[in-house]
Amino acid sequence: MGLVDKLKELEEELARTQKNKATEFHIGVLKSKIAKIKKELSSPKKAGKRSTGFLIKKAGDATVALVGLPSTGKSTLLNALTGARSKTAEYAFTTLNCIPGTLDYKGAKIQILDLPGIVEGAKDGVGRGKEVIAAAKAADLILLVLDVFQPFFRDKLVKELYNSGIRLDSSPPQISLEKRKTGGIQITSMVKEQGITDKLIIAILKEYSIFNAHIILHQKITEDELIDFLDKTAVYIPSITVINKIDLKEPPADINFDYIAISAQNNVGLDLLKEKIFQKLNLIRIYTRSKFREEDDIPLMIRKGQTVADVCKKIHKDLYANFKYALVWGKSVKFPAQKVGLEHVLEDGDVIQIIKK
Ligand SMILES: Nc1nc2c(ncn2[C@@H]2O[C@H](COP(=O)(O)OP(=O)(O)OP(=O)(O)O)[C@@H](O)[C@H]2O)c(=O)[nH]1
Ligand SMILES: [Mg+2]
Repeated sequence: MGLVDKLKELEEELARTQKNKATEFHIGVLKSKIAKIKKELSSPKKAGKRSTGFLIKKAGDATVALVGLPSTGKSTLLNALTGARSKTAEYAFTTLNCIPGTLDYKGAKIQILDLPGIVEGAKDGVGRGKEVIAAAKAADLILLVLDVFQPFFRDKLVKELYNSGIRLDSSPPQISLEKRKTGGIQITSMVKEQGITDKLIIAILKEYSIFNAHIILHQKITEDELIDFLDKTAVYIPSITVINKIDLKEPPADINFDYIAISAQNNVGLDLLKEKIFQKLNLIRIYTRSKFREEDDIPLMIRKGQTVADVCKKIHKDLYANFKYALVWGKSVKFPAQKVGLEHVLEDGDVIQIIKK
């Protein structure tokens, strides 16, 4: 039996199996077998013909992908946010390619990608689903674009992305693993409730050919999280949900998720959306200063939590190689012109002068 058939068989079995105490173990093992085959099938070597995807160059300080059903207004939104001219029309699948635009906001250049609409089954290649998902995977933020007539499609969208390895608004599971030569599997749980049984952990590790290791769980975990940790193919991306076309109808009152209500066509809610995009991307502004000039007016944008080393690399790789120390003014230091090293974490609005060897 080929891998594709095997995958289908396992997925069918998983769908058939009711989850309860008695089947928990079996489900965990099935899931790890499925994850393994998926990984094998998606590795370029094995795939035979590889999908070329869209030809998009990452540009700017961060990239945002618009994901949603056809005709929800993604292209209209791109045009409104960036002044791009992606074709819009009332029929589905107007956009067949990836159209980029740039949003200039508070000194940041944010690349926004308008993508073809995705429908259920996108991950299996329905529409240009696979390429859309590949583009979304590379983004720093995903905008889920719903329209006011189908806001509850959100669940399906999130599920479709999940099944393609995109974890929205969560962080990688806190697990560490140290492989050993002998001694079997040792499990240390740092939390009261482990989430899954030792037996299942050992069985899943076995699927990944790990027979001797010390695994430390820093949080309560599910079998999916353990598989993600071992599989290493999942990506963790923050998201914002927008409900578009509020000029036509009020969003239903029973919506149970956070969203921003907009009308892309009438420019309603877009200022708030821009601000949210900026905040979610965690971009901060750094001003550089040299011996010859006062600080530049045009800030350099980095992500919150990044360091002097990241700034150096962003300016020029030589600067990083020849770094001696830096002087920093602003929120991240105790006094002006404080001398710092490469690991120093910067804050929004800091001014930095880099001294070379
Ligand atoms: N009333 C109203 N119509 C809108 C709004 N935004 C978009 N539309 C209309 O909805 C239709 C679809 O818009 P598009 O921007 O092409 O939608 P899309 O999501 O890019 O569609 P695909 O490319 O097919 O996936 C067009 O007729 C737009 O004019 C809005 O805020 N209000
Ligand atoms: Mg479109």
